[in-house]
Amino acid sequence: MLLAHTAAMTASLRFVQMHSEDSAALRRELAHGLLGRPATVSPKFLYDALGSKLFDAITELPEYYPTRTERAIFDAHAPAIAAAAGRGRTLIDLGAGNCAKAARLFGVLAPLRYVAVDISVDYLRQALGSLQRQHPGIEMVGVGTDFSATLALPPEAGGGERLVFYPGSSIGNFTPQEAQRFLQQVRTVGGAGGALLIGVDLVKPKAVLELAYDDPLQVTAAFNLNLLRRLNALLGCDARIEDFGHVALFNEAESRIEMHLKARRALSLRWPGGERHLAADERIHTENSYKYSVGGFEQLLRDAGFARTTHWTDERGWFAVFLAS
Ligand code: AVI
Repeated sequence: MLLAHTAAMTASLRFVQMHSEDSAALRRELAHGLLGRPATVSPKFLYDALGSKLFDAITELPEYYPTRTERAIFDAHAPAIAAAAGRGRTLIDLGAGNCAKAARLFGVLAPLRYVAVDISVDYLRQALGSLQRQHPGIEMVGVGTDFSATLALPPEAGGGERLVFYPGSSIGNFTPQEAQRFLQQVRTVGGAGGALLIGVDLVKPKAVLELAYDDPLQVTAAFNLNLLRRLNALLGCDARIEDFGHVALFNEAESRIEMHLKARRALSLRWPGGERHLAADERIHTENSYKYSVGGFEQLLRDAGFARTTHWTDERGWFAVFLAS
């Protein structure tokens, strides 16, 4: 998996790209998913340049409550969270993106080192460049790696007491089994004395959930349909966006929002070396977003080996921030 490993240094800002995309492997993964019953496409393909912008737009929607609810929890409880998490640690930000969520906590957490991790260092360069100018006292490292597969950090991430930061309820996009495995890896990466600060979306009325994932402005629909452009670009597929509709539903038995792309008519998707027929109304499953109870997530943390947990929530009990060590 370690195909390239490059480090460049400017003052105390460094970048490490741990792997480069293997396009043949991505094509195999996409074809395998499309040929499955039901057809699936991994949600990791949602985030190309346009998909990431559409996701940013989703976080601005009045119906998409998670981002602003999590922010309100951090704003309301920052001193208590910092007191429990400890100041002066190495802050490891998983899925850092524009680094804004972690940067809001720099004042209270006072990290000695900030390690921003995302799929590609190219996403991190601009944000870390300006953050470094604003916080010259904090050593910063940008790491490019697909941590959804395996979480491992390069030596440049440094030692010291580590606080792993995983906000936004991205943990919900793993199945509970995958989430447990991922949390075990977080524990390993955190090391002795390490801690995890994580945002988790909670179960709430179905109507609220479904509106958050099927907004009237259809931004989430565009985010989901953009996957068809990815299929065409990466696999050489012939999908037509107008042939599909966006479906988001809350599966109560599994406690998860599911996103699907539904064929508006019987059609075949063709790509070099493969073909998948879809009946009218047949769906491609594109994302799960699991919603937890506080007790259910505490249990998941315990099962992953975390002994101590604390959490903070909003007044409605819609979202929770957990600290686990
Ligand atoms: C990134 N992740 C936590 C989002 C979620 O809510 O599951 C992705 C998303 N999918 C549709 N809207 C937002």
